[in-house]
Amino acid sequence: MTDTILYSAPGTCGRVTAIVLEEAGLSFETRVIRFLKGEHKSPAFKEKNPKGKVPALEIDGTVLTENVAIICYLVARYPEKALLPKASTLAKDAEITADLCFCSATLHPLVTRIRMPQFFAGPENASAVKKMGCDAMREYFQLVENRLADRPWWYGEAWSAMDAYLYWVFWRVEGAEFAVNDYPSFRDHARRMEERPSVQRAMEREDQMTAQLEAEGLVFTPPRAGKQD
Ligand SMILES: N[C@@H](CCC(=O)N[C@@H](CS)C(=O)NCC(=O)O)C(=O)O
Repeated sequence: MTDTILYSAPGTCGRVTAIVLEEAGLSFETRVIRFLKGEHKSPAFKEKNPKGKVPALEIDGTVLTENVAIICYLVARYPEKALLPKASTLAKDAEITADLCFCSATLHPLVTRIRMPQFFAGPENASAVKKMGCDAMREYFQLVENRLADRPWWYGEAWSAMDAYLYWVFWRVEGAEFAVNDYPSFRDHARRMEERPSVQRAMEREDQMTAQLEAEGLVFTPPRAGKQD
């Protein structure tokens, strides 16, 4: 047992926190939340995270939520792990926070519309919602593509937590038939991510969670809402 517990579920943005924890070399336990059973909305889990969402990171008896806040906490607590670049000015620091917020507040909501459009407007309108999500996402994928055209990672030569967040976004929409091949630099970034031991270990944790859900008959597969390109 460790005193750091990540509550998550396979395929979710809990992967961002898992990768960052792995990059930091921290020891932690992963506990699966059973979405299909509504466990994320259960009173017991809402005691951990009243918003009923993953990830939630229990660390030394305190529960942290929101990927951006969790990353900022880990960066401040473990400065030697260099999870984000060190900002030389307050404005630069705000820019780094803005980058993470871009992932959580702009990209993630579009991921959900592309991946699970039926949750927004019912199954009959899922294709239209997905199309709107894809149309909006293209502008932001192009922005990331331009940035990654001349560098391996978002901040240049050094990997950072921002790369973990971008990777999850890419992977999520790649699996929802978004035309990721139009963005070769972003695609190469994802493949580089998959070579990192931290990502492989995070994926092994997800595989274990999936096996547990399978054994309980609780694997969730979103219905298809049509290919977009
Ligand atoms: N802004 C939050 C987003 C958390 C979030 O939306 N998590 C999803 C999984 S990717 C979730 O738990 N959804 C369940 C629900 O909203 O009912 C973060 O970055 O941690």
